[in-house]
Amino acid sequence: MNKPVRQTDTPSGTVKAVSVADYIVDRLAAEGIDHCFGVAGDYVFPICDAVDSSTKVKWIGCSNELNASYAADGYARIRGAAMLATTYGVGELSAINGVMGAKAERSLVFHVVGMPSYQNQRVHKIAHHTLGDGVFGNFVNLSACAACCHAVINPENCVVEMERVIAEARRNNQPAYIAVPSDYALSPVAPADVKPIVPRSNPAALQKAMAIIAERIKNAKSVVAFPAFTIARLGLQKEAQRAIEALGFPFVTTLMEKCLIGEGHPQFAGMYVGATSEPKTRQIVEGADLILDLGGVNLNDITTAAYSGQLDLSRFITVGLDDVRIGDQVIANVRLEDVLSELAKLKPSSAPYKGKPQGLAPVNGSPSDKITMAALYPRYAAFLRGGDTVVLETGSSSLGVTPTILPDGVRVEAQVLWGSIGWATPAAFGVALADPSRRTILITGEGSHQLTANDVGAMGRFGANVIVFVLNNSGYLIERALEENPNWTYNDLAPWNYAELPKALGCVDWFTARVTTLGELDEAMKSARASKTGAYIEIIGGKMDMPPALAFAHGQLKAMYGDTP
Ligand SMILES: Cc1ncc(C[n+]2csc(CCOP(=O)(O)OP(=O)(O)O)c2C)c(N)n1
Ligand SMILES: [Mg+2]
Repeated sequence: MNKPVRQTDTPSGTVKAVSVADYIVDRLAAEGIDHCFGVAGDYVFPICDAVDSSTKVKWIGCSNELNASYAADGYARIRGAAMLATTYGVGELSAINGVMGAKAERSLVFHVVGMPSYQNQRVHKIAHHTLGDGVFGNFVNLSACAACCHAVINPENCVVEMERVIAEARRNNQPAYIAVPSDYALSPVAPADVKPIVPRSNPAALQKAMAIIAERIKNAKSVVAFPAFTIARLGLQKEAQRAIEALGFPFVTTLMEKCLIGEGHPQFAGMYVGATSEPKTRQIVEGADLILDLGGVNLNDITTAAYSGQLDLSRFITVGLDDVRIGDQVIANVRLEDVLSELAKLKPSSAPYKGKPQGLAPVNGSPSDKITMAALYPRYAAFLRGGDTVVLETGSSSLGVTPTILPDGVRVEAQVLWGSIGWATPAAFGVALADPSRRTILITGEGSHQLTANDVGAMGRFGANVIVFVLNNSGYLIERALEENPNWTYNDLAPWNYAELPKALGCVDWFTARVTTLGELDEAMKSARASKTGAYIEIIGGKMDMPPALAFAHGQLKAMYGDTP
């Protein structure tokens, strides 16, 4: 909650007004944020200083701004919001991919950028980190595009603008961009009597939406619930589960909601991936009279396996973060959390759906065998346990893990829609800092890892005890599989000694291993689990050995991309 702007007592007894920078940091801390990811720079020094001297927010220096933005995204997915601080131009532009990804995947990152001073802007000084043209608005619009709202802060507008952007970012659960000229950052904030704006449903709109939803449910012969990834972003997993249990309908997930509600839940009817779904799951979804979309599922080419399957959008009721859509009718000002709690009050019209929970796949292979994908993915499922948060990288690994049933209590984070490789390594770092009570497991391919591996050093430095699995299959396997010619040189990589990275990057006492056989992998998994610090396992896989979902795609290239004209 916001606090009134106050005067601070200094040790000398004089009274000092709160600076803009201190106010911003304090106000973001009140949003539940206690870490700030970023890279320092002179224009952003006042913000860095405010964080470093804050008792509430800790500075988490990353190797570069792209990593910092991914880490902030990971943190925000767990905590509900994150803070990212970068410097003008060079810093903020490096962060844009990650912040834009957070926008696409609805993760709330407050991106605070230090700008050149107002005084220098006013007289159009030629300054570093600019195009040398005396123009200072060149980058604001670029960074603002990666956010759902933005503000250029000055001492007079600071209190009001912070409330506006916080409320708007919360309403959409997307990033906010906050730019602060460096001299203004040090100026005293002008007090303003503003209360935090908490997004709430309009009671009449909520009632109207619920009446329509209840009527549609009553008249439907079959209903399936689709809890969307936004439920996890807003921390509403329990509320969604309560609603689904009260209604008794089967529920399915897409790749973006893997393990959102435990896969052992009796109402779980499988993962919907278009025509590649299990036939029973496909029938439940595509044959349903009513599809209750809770949060706005994202039916993109990945989640629908290249738009395969047949989903009739007219049978959807979509409960968005802030509205309900039934066909062409939109009821605005209705919050997802309120619809979930109203749904939980409805009575089921028939006995709850009871699916046959699928067990974990059996672990196979002998200790001396080379590590195949057929043996690797069941081993991940056997290794994972409730209380683990798995961060999955785009690539063959995510196509191997997502179809594998995982134990209840495992949480999965992946960037399925934006799909920017390199995301998972820093995101795992952010996830681990956001909730040290859970064990964070990173599963990545080595090609993706090469983009952002330097922040394994930050994991060691800040005591983020991640267990890292790096699949080393001599290149970009997913790309080899999606092309007629698997041997284009652009899918090859510099052959790093991955298992040596933690040591080189300063991780003290980490367990590390490079494994080529199943026996070595099993031993390494045991040691990693027992490790009190981080752990890093490089798994040597075959250059063209792919999980079944990727092998399937490999056999469907013409269907996926069309024949050559
Ligand atoms: C930033 C970015 N650059 C390029 C791509 C294209 N891309 C998608 S997957 C991939 C290769 C992943 O290789 P690796 O991490 O080694 O996983 P593998 O499939 O080999 O297991 C590439 C280059 C992307 N998605 N994002
Ligand atoms: Mg690879």
